[in-house]
Amino acid sequence: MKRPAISLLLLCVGLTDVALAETVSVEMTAKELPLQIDNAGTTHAMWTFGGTIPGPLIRVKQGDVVDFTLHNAESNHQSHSMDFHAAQVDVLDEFAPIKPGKTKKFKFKAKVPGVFIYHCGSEAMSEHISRGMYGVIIVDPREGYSAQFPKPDREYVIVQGDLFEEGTKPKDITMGRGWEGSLINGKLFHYDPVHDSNASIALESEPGERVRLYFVNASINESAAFHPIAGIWERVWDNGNPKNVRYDMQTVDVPPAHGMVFDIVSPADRATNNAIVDHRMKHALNGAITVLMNYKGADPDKGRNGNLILR
Ligand SMILES: [Cu+2]
Repeated sequence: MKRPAISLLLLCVGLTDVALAETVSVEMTAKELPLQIDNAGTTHAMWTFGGTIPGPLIRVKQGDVVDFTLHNAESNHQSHSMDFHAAQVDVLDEFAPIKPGKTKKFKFKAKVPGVFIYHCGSEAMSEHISRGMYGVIIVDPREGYSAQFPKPDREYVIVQGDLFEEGTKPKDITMGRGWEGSLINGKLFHYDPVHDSNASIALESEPGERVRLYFVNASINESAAFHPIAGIWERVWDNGNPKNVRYDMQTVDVPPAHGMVFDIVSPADRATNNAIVDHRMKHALNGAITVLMNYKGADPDKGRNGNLILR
């Protein structure tokens, strides 16, 4: 599968703080294609940014300019658009849809730090989002890490979305009819070998490590009650902004089209496992359970070196 190009273009303009800002070129192609939606190999007709659910992770620093290009593949049947929640622009201009075969470009400055969803905003938006047209942009704070916002040992991105029965009409999707389950990074029980014998991946860390989860709820109607079974969120940052810190939380509701940052630190003296769930049982038992294994000898590459979304 061809990967969308994300390249960095450095624009150093002096020695002031502004000089550290970069222009980050991001190019994506909207692709309508059959995709695997579970660990058993079942496919559904999905719509995507770049051919995966979620779309490619974008990561910039606060103050950077995102120079964005959207291609709507000629073979597609739908108009598509891009709505970055990290942008402050004009919904009728930058976020306007384009027809198949067309290309659109716009720029925005990522002024606010945090974890943001991006999604397609074309009609019917509920269908475009629930078929998979969403992803994550992390805007790292300009000031970097601090005592209040410590450097994590590992980082993972988890995006929860909906799965509807094939052929569900947009009106029904909007009303929640034909809902089948909750996708975690594009698959039911994606990282849950406990409940799904076909699952082959779990999140991993060493005992005592600080694991940071960038969680985005791409469900169209319902919040996600995010909870780490057998653990406590050591810190939670609403919207992922270092200013919005909360300590020692059990369950935190994340509304549709919102993102938060969650830190968990497992006991250092033993191996443990957490089941990270949307505690709405309807969601958990239909796909939204993720296992985090904390053990000596954890895969050193998972949650590191840009490996935030396990595919
Ligand atoms: Cu779309």
